[in-house]
Amino acid sequence: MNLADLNKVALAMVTPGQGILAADESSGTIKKRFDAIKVESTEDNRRDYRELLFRSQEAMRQYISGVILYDETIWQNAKDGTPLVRLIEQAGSIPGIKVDEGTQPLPACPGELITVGLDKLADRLKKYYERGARFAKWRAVIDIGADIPSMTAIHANAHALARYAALCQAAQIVPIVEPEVLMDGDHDIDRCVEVTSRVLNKTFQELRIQRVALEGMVLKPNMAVSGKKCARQAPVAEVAEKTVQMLKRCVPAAVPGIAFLSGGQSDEEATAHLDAMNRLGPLPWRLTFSYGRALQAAPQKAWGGRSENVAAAQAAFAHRARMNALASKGQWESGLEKKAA
Ligand code: 5MM
Repeated sequence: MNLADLNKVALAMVTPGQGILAADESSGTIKKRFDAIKVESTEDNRRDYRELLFRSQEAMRQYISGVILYDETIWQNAKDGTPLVRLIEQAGSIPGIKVDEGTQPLPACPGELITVGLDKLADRLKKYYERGARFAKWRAVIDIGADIPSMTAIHANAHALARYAALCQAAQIVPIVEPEVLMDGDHDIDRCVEVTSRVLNKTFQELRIQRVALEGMVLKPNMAVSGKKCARQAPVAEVAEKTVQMLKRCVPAAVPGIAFLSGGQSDEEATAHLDAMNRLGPLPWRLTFSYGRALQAAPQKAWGGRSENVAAAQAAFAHRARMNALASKGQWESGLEKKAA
């Protein structure tokens, strides 16, 4: 492992004024997204949609440091035969790959999940590196309920995340470590902080045990937010303060950057939260975005599967990317949203 090079890539992924596009929807998830805009989820439509995003020059060149791809996409070519990975590289952005293989029920833990995909991961990483991937992503899913999460689920998922991260670094690939505590449910923000802190602490303990170099990774956590069904929704300032305090307590300063998931927040909420956190600096690590839905909902709606809407979809993508890029520097203003509308 060349740690200096891993660190260089990790820092580039969290360049101030840039962030990561999570375009790694698995087949089931992209079908759900396409159903919502009444587009059939065929291989060609998935290719056309992703090509539209990666050819969006303003967004990709200025605001997107890296793109997380799904296995199908990393091997796909654009309509003119150019590999989609090359489009990303040509825009000066870094290609990355989701390498987990989804979740399965965790035995003896009703309602809880374990992320799978470690078998043969070393072989797969080698092929992805040859294709151009310089970082990877693995997502663990932790749900909050009356009697969950169990320590078993937190431990098993942290162990898998650390195994994955160690394998990535051995293959000269920067691991994005994503332990996601879901925001479904009626819990309040303090319960989210309590559970997320336990998850982060266990994750970093496992990363240490498995000798993962913190300088060569990026953390992708959830923010501290109220559950979607909680009667009291914490305001932006409280989300920012509690998230930053929680991260300061749990995330070592050797980690170069933290790139949040949006997790079901509205587009503007996800931007406002990131912006408010960056205004609380100086911080020990760079804070940016690695959004899926909060970057793609607008372009998907604008596109609707029609080639005549490609320019409008690219403009919608560029707008959200620019808003989040400003938030990554604490320079976003809500007035900018209205102006664009
Ligand atoms: C884009 O969605 C990703 C893939 O999800 P599935 O494996 O369930 O298809 C997801 O992992 C994503 O990278 C992150 O959760 C961030 O996405 P959001 O939409 O939460 O910002």
